[in-house]
Amino acid sequence: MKILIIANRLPVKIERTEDSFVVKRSEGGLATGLGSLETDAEMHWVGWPGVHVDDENEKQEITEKLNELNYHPVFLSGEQIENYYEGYSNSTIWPLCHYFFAYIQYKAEYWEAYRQVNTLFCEEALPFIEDDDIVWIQDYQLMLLPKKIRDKKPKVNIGYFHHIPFPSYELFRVLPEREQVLEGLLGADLIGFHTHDYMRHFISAIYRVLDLNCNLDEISLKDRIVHVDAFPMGINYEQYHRAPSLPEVKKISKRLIEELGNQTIVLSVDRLDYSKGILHRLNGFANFLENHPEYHKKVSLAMIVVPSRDAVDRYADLKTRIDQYIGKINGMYSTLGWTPVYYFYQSFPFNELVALYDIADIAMVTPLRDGMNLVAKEYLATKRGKPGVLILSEMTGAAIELTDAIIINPNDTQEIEAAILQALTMPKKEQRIRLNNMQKRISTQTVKKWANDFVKELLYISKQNNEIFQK
Ligand code: GDG
Repeated sequence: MKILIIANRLPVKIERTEDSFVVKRSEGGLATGLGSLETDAEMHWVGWPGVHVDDENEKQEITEKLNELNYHPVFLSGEQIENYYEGYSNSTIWPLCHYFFAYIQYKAEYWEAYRQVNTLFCEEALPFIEDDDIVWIQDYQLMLLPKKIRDKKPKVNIGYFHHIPFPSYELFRVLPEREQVLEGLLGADLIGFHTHDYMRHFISAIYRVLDLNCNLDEISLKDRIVHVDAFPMGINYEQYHRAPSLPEVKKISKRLIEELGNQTIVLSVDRLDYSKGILHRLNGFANFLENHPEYHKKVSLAMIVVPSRDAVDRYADLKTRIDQYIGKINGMYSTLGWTPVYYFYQSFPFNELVALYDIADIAMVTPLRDGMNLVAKEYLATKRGKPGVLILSEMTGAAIELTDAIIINPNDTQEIEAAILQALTMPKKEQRIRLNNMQKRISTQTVKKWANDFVKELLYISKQNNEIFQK
């Protein structure tokens, strides 16, 4: 038995040198979680390597290097990246699932490319799949893939995990391809979501769009029963909890504290995305500065925005609006020795990121919608001696678990302002109690547990299906 992970991106970074390529593993949360699976099974990955290559010799060279790591690349053309990835995935499904109704783009060429690329992933993966393997498909870019694989390999164990929200039926129904997308997903034995709410929305869509027989967590098909369950994704808690005591991280934290002096730091970290509520957060912070001059020169917001999808117009526009808004706030309130918003439009190496978590007194995680949000969990895990306060949007999957955070509605900028004040004045003892409660939760509900729970349940369900339907 092998485990085959199929995701839009392989967990690698490929750098072009003068006459060759260097392949580096990039250990994101998903790769770490799957790497810690308690199994002897060989692990393979199928996915786009993240570089655009046309030359066949170059493709061959990259493939050989990746194969050494059990990674199997799916090469995409420029047009496929534009229409499948930036198009259907990020301009149709992403806004749909994050309740940005007016941002959804409906284009025939997007759908065509999405179908084509899902078929391509299937063709590339099939040679590696045997009947007793586990195939675990990740996320919204590959929703047609479970059925495509099932059609060719009826006995194989197929799981699918949806990393973003699944919207309510009333929104999902607007999608012209709603039937094909749901049928695509039903090729899986087990479909996982971060929360029970997303799960409920999905089942309701199945019932209303496909008129299938279902209950709270099962959908009955002619040849199989598809199970649906909630698996809240966690982080590698120990890695984040230990990080602040690493000498390299300590050095960075010390330097940051020296540079920042006695200021209280409010930190925010997100990919550039309209779903993350960055402008609303800035609005809340600007209101706070306006109404609380007593905190001028004492509090700064350190805002990290990691470049993402900037080839999509919406994202480029958002970037301009963030730049302008921060310019306006800093222009209005800065003094020679104080900058209200430190703005970084860049990605930081792990050690610097955890040093920022470590020194931050408050973290503001205020997405308008977010499937889970791992930044909130990472911030909490990093806290050791010195406590910290988390301000968290109720629209994140994480809010269901992190109930000791200051929970806010991100659309209410007055509430954000009040939350900042509450965080700044919260007694240390209360901070510690809330932090302990949340650390207890995230130190047990780790990414390793998430991956193990999913695979265990998938194997159980596939076995049941094979027994009941005598495959
Ligand atoms: C999707 C869903 C769901 C960020 N900046 C830097 C950096 N990061 C890392 C964080 C964190 C990850 O990126 C971001 O994860 P999130 O969960 O916050 O958000 P998405 O990227 O939108 O992820 C989300 C997730 O999938 C998992 O299912 O939670 O809801 O949208 O790990 O640490 N890492 C480094 N430098 C940075 O500057 N090294």
